[in-house]
Amino acid sequence: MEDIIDAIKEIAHRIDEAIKMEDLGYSDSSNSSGEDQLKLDVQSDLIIENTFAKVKSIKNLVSEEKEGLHHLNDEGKYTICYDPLDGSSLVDVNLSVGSIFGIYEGELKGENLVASAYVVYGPRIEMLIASRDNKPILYCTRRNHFQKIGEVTLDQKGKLNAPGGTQMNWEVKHKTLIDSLFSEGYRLRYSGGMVPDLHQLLLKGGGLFSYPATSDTPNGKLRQLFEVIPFALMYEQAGGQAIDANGNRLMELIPSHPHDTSPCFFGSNYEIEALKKAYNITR
Ligand code: AHM
Ligand code: MG
Repeated sequence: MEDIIDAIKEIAHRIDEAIKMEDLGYSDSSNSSGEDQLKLDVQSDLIIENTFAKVKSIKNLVSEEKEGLHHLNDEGKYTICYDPLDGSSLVDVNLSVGSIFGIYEGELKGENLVASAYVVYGPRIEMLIASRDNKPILYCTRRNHFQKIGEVTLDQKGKLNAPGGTQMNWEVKHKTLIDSLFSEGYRLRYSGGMVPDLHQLLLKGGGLFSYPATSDTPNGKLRQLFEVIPFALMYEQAGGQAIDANGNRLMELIPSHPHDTSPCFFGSNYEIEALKKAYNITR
């Protein structure tokens, strides 16, 4: 796994440089979800593919920006599912974006995720790595090198509320939950970038990040393999919870297609219990 972590560190520096130096315009292509791709989406994808191609322990790659599987090594053990530049529509307004990596062993489903990592490209580069045996570890960059800062733990109850999706398309029970958290004193923290939004909650003790089912996106927007399951591991290992609208752990998701999405809720224990009540989930 060390070889993969070293590759992610290299990728982080190269994508950060591309964000700062390269053209921010659109490419001529769209991704497999039909979204127009920025030149930076395409370039970040290429940086990741080229860097992981040197790592012998990786069997396959699956990218949010491409259809299908990219085979690397027959003798490799892991398949890495990644979102090269999550939140890239925020690049032109100079807000933080990120890369997300899910490291799977065997079939691509939640229970086979062995580790996950994400990188935040903000004023500095930061990275979190989670595995099934440890709390997530935070790394920050000083003078262009990653330094291990320490373990990340969520409090039982947070102060922040990050509600995703178009509000006029929310279900009534979801609006009731979000309003009740605000009336308890929760503060709105939502940039529209999943990586910085979930990162803020993790580093500031907790709260609730939600991307619910809506009337325009009944299965939510966020992708299971590249976004939802990797962050579910982070939140569970930090002492929080990550569930869907029926109370199932997101770590138990079994995608039937690599680009499947799911409604998702990440938070500390108090807010997830509040969600279960609002959604009438009895277990
Ligand atoms: P992307 O992978 O195309 O960038 O989309 C994912 C992003 C997430 O970072 C973010 O949480 C979500 O889309 C925001 O969506 P919305 O603008 O609907 O709230
Ligand atoms: Mg994304």
